Amino acid sequence: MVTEHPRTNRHDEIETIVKAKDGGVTETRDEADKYTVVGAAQRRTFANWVTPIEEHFVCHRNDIPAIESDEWTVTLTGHAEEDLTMADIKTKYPTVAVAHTMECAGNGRGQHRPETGSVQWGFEAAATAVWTGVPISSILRKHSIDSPENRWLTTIGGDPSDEEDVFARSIPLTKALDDCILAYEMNGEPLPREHGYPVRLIVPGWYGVNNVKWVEELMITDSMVTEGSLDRPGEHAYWQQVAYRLHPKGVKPEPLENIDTVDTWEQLEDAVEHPYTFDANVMSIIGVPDGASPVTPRTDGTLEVRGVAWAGDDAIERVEISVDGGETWVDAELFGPEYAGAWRLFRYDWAPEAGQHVLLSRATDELNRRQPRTISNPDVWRDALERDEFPWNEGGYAANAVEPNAVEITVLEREEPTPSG
Ligand SMILES: Nc1nc2c(c(=O)[nH]1)N[C@H]1C(S)=C(S)[C@@H](COP(=O)(O)O)O[C@H]1N2
Ligand SMILES: [Mo]
Repeated sequence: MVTEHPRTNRHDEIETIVKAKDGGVTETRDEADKYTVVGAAQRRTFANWVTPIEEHFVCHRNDIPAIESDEWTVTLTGHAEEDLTMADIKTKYPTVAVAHTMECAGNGRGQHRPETGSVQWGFEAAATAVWTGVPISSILRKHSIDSPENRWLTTIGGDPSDEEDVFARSIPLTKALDDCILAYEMNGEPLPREHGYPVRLIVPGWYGVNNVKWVEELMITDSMVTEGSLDRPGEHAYWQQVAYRLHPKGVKPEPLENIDTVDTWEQLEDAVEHPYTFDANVMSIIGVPDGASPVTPRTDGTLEVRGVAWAGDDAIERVEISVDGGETWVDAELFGPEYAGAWRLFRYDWAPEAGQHVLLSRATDELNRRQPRTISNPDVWRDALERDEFPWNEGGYAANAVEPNAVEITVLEREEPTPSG
């Protein structure tokens, strides 16, 4: 793979993606020429269950590899050996479709004060799509791999790297066998190049980084990927052990081979000193009203507040709405499709007074974990959650605070029709 002018390529690439994203694009960033990111969602995107491809954010580190689907193989290594062609993947195994809410672990990074480095996402790096492909379990069962104890699936991307690091991510084999798929379609269309063509891993409900695009190798291992654990050149463990872990300022997380608790929130509570970003933390976003322009209540005087809430592997139990900037809270109604790993819709019929209002949403998951009010100061770490704050962390990962996602709206007076007769 030759990329002679990585920067030029990166800018061309962003332009091409942006063209396909047709008007929904709110921002593109290319900080330090490291990431291609397109945040295609506007707040209104979060009023609907399925996100159209044009509104689904894009995030990756290297240039998109130019892959010929006919020649592409996914190699199975570790405790099993097989070269899977795309034809094998599409015809030899069962086909399933799964709904998955993908959130970049860096979503909400721009809400950290002081600022952390890298892409300053607001809330636009979250989306739900229906992904079609083959269950990892059916591939591995053919190789008699069905005992997941203390094993990991390490997935390696085929993207060329300018710094010789391999894009490798490990997830526990229990999760891989439970509901993960190798996907080749997104919302019923062939996988777009920027989303991983011809095939990517989908890890329902887990942060974006685990969902490796352009998959070239699936490796069954006895530990997470660590430096030197792969049989290839370059840096192996940057994306697993260094980046995408939560830690206070100036701390270098210790690489670990195994952990007992993978749930991100449980790690954060105290199970793992410097948590890995695995399943998504409980989170919600109001989609409408979106604050873009003043709104007028319906004829009955009410206004619908609608949005989405998700909690990774865990179900959403409750969503509360505040229409007064967090002073008082009322329960919203949960409705619509209910799929593990995908967000849930919520709504609330509100009878507003004319004027300015600050709207907030606050979700609680089935394990009774609730979105914290705000993001802490950098000098607070473990204690943050007890103070109803999310711990400020140097990478700006996994933030799910309520107040930074507030929407300010102006409600207009309803003009009553003049009585006649
Ligand atoms: N091979 C590869 N896979 C990757 C990445 C990458 O840089 N290389 N980026 C990850 C990150 S950080 C995110 S948030 C998701 C984004 O997926 P999307 O672009 O389809 O939304 O892809 C993940 N998969
Ligand atoms: Mo990401």
